Amino acid sequence: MKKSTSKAKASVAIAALPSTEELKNSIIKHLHGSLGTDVNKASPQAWWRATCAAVNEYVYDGLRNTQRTHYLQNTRAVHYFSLEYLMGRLFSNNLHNIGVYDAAKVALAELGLNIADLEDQEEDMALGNGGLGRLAACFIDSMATLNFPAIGYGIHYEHGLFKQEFSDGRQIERPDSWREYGNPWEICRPESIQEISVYGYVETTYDLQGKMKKVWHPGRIIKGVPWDIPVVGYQGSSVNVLRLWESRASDFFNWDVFNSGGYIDAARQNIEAETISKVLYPNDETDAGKELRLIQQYFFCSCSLKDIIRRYKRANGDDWSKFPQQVAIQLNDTHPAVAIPELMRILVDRADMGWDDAWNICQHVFAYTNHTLLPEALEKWSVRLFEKVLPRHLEIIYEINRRFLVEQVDVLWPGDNDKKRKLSIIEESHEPMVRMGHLSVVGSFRVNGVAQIHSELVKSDLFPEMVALWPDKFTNVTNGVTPRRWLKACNPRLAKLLDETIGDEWPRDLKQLEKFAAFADDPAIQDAFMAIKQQNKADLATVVKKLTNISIDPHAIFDVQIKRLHEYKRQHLNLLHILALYRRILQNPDYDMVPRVFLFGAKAAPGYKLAKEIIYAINKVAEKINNDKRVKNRLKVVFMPNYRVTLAEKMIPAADVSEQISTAGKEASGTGNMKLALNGAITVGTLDGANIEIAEEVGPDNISIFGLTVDEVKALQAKGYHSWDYYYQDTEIKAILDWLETDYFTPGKPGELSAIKRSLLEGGDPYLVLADFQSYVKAQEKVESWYRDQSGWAKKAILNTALMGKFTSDRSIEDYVERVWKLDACKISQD
Ligand code: NTF
Repeated sequence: MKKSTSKAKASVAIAALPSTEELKNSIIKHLHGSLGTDVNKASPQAWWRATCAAVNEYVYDGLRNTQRTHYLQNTRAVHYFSLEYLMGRLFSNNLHNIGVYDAAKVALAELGLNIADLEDQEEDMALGNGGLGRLAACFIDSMATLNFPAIGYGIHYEHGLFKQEFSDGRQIERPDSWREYGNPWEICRPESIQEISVYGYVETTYDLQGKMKKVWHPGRIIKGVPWDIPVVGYQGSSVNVLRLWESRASDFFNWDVFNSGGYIDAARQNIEAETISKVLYPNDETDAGKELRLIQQYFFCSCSLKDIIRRYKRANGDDWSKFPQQVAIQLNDTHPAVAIPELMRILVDRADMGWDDAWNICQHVFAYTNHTLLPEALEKWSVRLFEKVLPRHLEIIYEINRRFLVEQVDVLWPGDNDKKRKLSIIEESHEPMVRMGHLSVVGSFRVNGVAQIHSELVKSDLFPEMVALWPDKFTNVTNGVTPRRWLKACNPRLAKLLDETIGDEWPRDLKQLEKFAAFADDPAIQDAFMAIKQQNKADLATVVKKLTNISIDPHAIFDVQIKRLHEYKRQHLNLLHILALYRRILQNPDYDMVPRVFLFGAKAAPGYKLAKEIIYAINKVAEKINNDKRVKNRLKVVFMPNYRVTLAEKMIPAADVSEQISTAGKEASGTGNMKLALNGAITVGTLDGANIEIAEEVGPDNISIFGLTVDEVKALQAKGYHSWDYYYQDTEIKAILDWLETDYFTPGKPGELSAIKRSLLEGGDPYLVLADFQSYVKAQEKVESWYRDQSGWAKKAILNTALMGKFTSDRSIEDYVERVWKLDACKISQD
């Protein structure tokens, strides 16, 4: 095979790409020189590591070129602060983005290896819970692809999101140790270690002029060690960095204890310091409220700010005036909001800046993205805890709040104490709390939601007074997903068909997909498209068999709901529909339906009882249905264990139907909805989050919308919603819920599945499952009737793929650049 590219390409971080032959030689060189093994005895692990090392030669070239160019041009950069990055695997992603996937595949084949087997050697980098963390991963891919100077900052968790197993249908959590044997993509940078402080007390002192000065005497000092993960832009445009901090005991601190004879104490404090980056909190959409979580947040924000300031000073000296010109910091939800008082502390206490100047800088640096309206997810820290962990920061927050209430709130609403109470950063309850959302809005120059409707609700329902104070602060940036991972890499068959019909520019310009719409009626393209879906389904059927031992028919409709398990996402609505179909089959043995396989993937937060009961119920119903001969394969139900990015990459290309069925107003955006539609699945969905925008793009003939709208939900709840009415008035609902209480699905153990019924009736059905049930059933019938016409279905599926161009994360990033960050792209030059 010839060299893929031999000449250096201008304005691309990675210059010369290897030929197949060069790759082969490099892999063997690393097998010998880095792994210390040989071709005749190397394990698949060793081959995988050797290949990563070979690839890294090019990655590091790009990294060097990118960092040098940014330094020489002293570029303005965005710093993405996120407690979560749900990266998945990097092997095939990096190969694709560099542009050597095909060459590597051939090189490995010539060495007698299958690239897919090597891919399977890699553990998922699961440093996130769900949508918020995966969004951060898509965004850093897009920022590198579009040549924006950007750094992702986060925590180098030793244990990512737990692994899920099922034991008799119940979720069991097992620790994830993704880097137990090291991770070939990361580089430790001890030269950039930072030290941060926690606990202690604040002393008020006065200098010779009588000026008051606050001095924080910390109780504990912790070291932050940075690990850099190179982020390779598509076609090697830029190679940015994801910098993740690992906590260690500070040498400085431990020497003290050690010298005074406290060896055991020193060791104990070592362990405590290292606990900070030990494990990712597994809660999605709930506030953990735990001391360690606050310390995690502060730890990574403080390390990252110091890192930013070090870099800024290297280029600009001690003059702070250009700081807001050079630095934008995006807060991914309120999790990193403590960065606001931390920057104030650094400026006021350490750099001796006046309050007004310091505040002016802060307000030009921070921007905040809200990702949820759920009250239980809106972070609040008790003042008591804050005072214990970060006593100086609490004082600073009080001062930010005092000025905000006096200079802003009282000016617009003079003497209005209700307004002050509502807007105060400190909630005055019997246990006073710091409201991190309020702090984020007050301290940022821009606030955005993640889909049009969500951004409207952020303004109208969450922060209406803040909008009155600062109407221009609020904006929208609709989420997106990277088409490199979520189409090109995960669905190579469809990617090839697209390349052949519309050219290969779509991965970096997703609007090009529109050209594919012209083929929606073309019988040859319809056949090709459906054949690809069929092959993807057959592949998934093999995976399902291997993981669950359940046989599924690739000719059935593959109906997929993949997302965290949460009541508002309504996996139990899906379950009720399955039960309705099952019941119809039992009542009418000849019930005519297109065979359907319902596939679920979802983890429940370990402490979320009802979510776990829903998993259990789905597994028990699945067991019964899958083994009931009377069903005659019309129905199958599969709950895939350990749903994660890598499994998503296998399920999404094989989906026919995409379940996006949250209660309207609850799902801020959703991003799985975009990935599924992009791969040609038809959405059954509510008018919620980005579903609304997807419906606008694909048109009403190509999506099956059902259920109450946001306004109807509000109206129903205002007038009083009585789920019992639906139970008594709808015989199907009543029969299904009563069925769940019997021992039909759990022989000998009646009542085992009653949690769902209880929450829907006694619990008041907070997410209006019963109110939307019949409308959902109809939307499903519509989809089924569409599927009976295969050519019509092919057309709809093609149009879904073709009309999803808006939802590339490249577009989201361009929106952030225009509406928030005001960055210039920076073309990278080579050594
Ligand atoms: C999630 N929020 C939302 O629930 C999703 O709708 C959205 O697509 C993603 O964020 C990304 O914006 C969260 O995970 C959190 F943490 F904010 F609750």
